[in-house]
Amino acid sequence: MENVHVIDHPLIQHKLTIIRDKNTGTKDFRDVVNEIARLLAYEVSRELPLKDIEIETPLVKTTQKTIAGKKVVIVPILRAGLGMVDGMLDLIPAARVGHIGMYRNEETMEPVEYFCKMPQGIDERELLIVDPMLATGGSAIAAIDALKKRGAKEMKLVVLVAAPEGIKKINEAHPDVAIYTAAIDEKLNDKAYIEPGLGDAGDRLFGTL
Ligand code: U5P
Repeated sequence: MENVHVIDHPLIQHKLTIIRDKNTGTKDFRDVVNEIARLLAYEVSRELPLKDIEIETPLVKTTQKTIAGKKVVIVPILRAGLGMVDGMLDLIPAARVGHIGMYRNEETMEPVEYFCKMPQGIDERELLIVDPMLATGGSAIAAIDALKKRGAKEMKLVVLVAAPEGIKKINEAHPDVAIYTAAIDEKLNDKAYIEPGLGDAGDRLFGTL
């Protein structure tokens, strides 16, 4: 069975259509990517562990729930992943942010890490790796490899649009890493773009088309 969760809430589907539309400009694209990221963060944090604490209401002493343990790290894959960070921080404001940058070596076509700055103790934290698009899966696999090498144990991959090819690759390479996506699209084209997709997420976010 595939380790993938499709979060297809009507609000998310509506917002995805807006960012897929080529007539949506940079400002709206950026705003709506963050709105979707916020809604995804709600689902992704569903399994955060709780613990009991004692408080007093204006009436009585009572034992209630509070979020326990595992501190969350949001890890954008540079640069398109940056577009999802603010939206996720809205819901998980205490999260740390670790950055990881990958570029593609034009000769080998292999992703190469060029930047990685993580908070202390990633071995004891839950990492939410974010990139709007899971296409071939090359960058996500390289990022997960790099983070595991640094001791990370618990990770989720959070994307807006995934290609079936990328999901398969992640499931094979890292079956322990659950994928959360707003949509699974039809296919990759021969340039490794997702179709129907939304184009190059980094270019649309930062207006570098
Ligand atoms: N990418 C897009 N749009 C696509 C396909 C890929 O923006 O239709 C971007 C992803 O955001 C990722 C990079 O950062 O290209 C490489 O994706 P991958 O093939 O390594 O999964």
